[in-house]
Amino acid sequence: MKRGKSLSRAGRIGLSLGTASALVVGFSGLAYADDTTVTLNHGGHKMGYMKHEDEEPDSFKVCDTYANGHGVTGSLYMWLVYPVNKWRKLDEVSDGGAAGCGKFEHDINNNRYQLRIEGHGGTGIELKNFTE
Ligand SMILES: [Ca+2]
Ligand SMILES: [Ca+2]
Repeated sequence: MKRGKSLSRAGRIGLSLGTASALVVGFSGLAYADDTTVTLNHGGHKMGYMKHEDEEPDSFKVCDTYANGHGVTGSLYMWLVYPVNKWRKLDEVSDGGAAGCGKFEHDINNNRYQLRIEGHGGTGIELKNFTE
């Protein structure tokens, strides 16, 4: 009986610790959940999208979502103030009809960035700016 009591007290402590750490994880998850997606529509179809997944390291996924014989290319740009004051391409990846999506990793910092997705064969281009 005595033994049973002490076990249940240990169980309670374990439970409250678990709840506290779950809360902390929940809050930090909210604070850093900052994914950005840019979608390319053309001729009434969703041609593809590019998504920034805010994790360590940052990763970028480019997916062709429409079977039209043309792929898509997604690229990541950073605003470069000095010495040119313009967008500079950091990386890019293409995706076509094959299974899966294109993906690259590129760690980004406190700066202005832009996602660009362009449809091959003149099927449009779409941009989205974001700040990390
Ligand atoms: Ca396509
Ligand atoms: Ca694909």
